[in-house]
Amino acid sequence: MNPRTTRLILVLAAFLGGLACTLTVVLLLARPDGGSFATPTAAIGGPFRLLDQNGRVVTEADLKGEPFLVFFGFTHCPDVCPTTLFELSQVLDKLGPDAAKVRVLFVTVDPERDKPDTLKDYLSSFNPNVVGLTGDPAAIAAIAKEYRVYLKKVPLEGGDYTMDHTALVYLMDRDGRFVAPFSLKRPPEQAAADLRRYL
Ligand SMILES: [Cu+2]
Repeated sequence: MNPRTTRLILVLAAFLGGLACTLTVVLLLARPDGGSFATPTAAIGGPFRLLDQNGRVVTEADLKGEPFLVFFGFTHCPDVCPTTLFELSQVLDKLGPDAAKVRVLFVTVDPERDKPDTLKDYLSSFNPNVVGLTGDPAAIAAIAKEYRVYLKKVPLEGGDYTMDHTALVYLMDRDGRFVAPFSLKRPPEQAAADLRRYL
């Protein structure tokens, strides 16, 4: 096989792989009654009571009147979380002063290690409008359930562990209702323009 053909096959494989992921996400979000994941009334999201990186209590009531993005992850995550937070930061940068009107919530799936201080350290590398949220394991399990987030502790050699988790960014409207998964697979300007429509 010549290198050109090999490259073509690799590109095609990557594309199909991406497509498979998208389909899985869509299927996961499809409602049992056949409604679409884009239906604003889809039961994703709900009340919560957690602590931000400054140790302040944050509840869903604090988010009323502003659209917000929710992403679940953990500070020990090797790639997906930092990449996603970096891309979300780029979108917030593109929003300019409007970034203050959009909340990006980074909810930990690893409350055992991610205490407010840990989140604060970690988030100092990203846009300051990213809010880290943690809480006791029961509170985290409850919000994960509301957002239909899959999370699982996976032991590593040497007694350490990592977390498997859903890596979807949820776009929620001003009333706290789920709109759609928020795509970062586009230029940040474009994602920012999309977000601006919900302000
Ligand atoms: Cu992660």
